[in-house]
Amino acid sequence: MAVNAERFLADLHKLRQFGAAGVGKGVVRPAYSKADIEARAWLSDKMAEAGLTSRMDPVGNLFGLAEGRSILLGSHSDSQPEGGWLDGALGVIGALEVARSSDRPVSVVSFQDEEGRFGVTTGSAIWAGQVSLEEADRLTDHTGVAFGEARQAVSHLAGDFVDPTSFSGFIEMHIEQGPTLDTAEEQIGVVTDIVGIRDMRITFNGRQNHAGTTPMHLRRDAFQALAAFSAEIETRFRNLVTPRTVWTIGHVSLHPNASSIVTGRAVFSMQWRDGDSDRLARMEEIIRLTAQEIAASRGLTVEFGKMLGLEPVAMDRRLANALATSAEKVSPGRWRRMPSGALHDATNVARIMPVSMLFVPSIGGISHAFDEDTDEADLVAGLHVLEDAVSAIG
Ligand code: HGY
Ligand code: MN
Ligand code: MN
Ligand code: MN
Repeated sequence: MAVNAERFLADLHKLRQFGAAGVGKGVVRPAYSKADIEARAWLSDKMAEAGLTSRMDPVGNLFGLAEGRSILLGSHSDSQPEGGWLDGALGVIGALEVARSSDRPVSVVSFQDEEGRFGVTTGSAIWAGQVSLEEADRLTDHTGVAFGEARQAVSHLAGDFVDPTSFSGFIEMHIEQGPTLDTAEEQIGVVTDIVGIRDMRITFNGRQNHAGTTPMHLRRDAFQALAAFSAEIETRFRNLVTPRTVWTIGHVSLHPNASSIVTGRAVFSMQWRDGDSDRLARMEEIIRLTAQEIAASRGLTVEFGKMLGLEPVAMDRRLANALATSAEKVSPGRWRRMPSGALHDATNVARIMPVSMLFVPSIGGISHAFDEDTDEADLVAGLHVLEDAVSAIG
């Protein structure tokens, strides 16, 4: 039986209804939110309808298991605090459709907290043994809620962890989330490798004071330290980085965050990514040194939180070649091999079994935004490549 493109698109739109928000097709479905848990319940029913045994593990990773040894397909169904409808969802619904129609044993997974409310690709990192459950339970989100507390929201649905040795490999279909395929008017990316990442919370502690009476030279302003830090690392990174290197201060919390008060404390996220672990380490040195120098010169103190990270990882050659063969069949001359600058569950799973990924284009290269989208023809092309590769791999 061949995949049914209409059913696949209809299910993608149904999943979007859980947490539908914002303009266009945006979703708000962060890990363990009501929308996320309801979406997982719906997915669990879909898995059962497809003849799979659905099982949620203690952290909320949801599996639809085929009998015996199978290939695992999937991605994640949680979203960023402001996310698009395809990030993660495409790989999960594509997996479901291939499982429904393939004559090979295919299992499906939706990993939990890929979007890192509590860190980086939390659910798959735990499943693949990259982080222990005890360690993960101590991670906190930006509001101070602990992972161990948040995951209680699914404790009534949860069974044991699924044994990874029953899977022969993992394939994750995903949107590219960048401009390469869209610009080149190509349909499929076969991923060669995934970047490494480091993520750390940094705090500048200054002196909260009156904004009218405190002379500029006496201030110990935590916001000004953060602003100086942001500008200074850009300068210091200049001779080190490549076009693939990126860094982001994406979350900032100022205390007490009022117009007439000199900021006493600035807490912010510092994240950096690159394909080379040595460069990531050099960047860490620069980040720590710069923050310490800026704090010292302005009479502040600086604290560094626990650094989370994942190493760069290469995709499995045999699986990637199978995807490349299928891509050439489905979209002759309109595909390429390419690296991934986004993180994926595939990074963790690659530590324990052969893994590969395929991308479809993101219109305008937009993702982690409500207006993320992909042409239907490209979504369907991705589905066909996944189907064809699964049947070729066996
Ligand atoms: O941030 C990432 O790369 C992923 O989408 N969580
Ligand atoms: Mn994703
Ligand atoms: Mn994402
Ligand atoms: Mn006053």
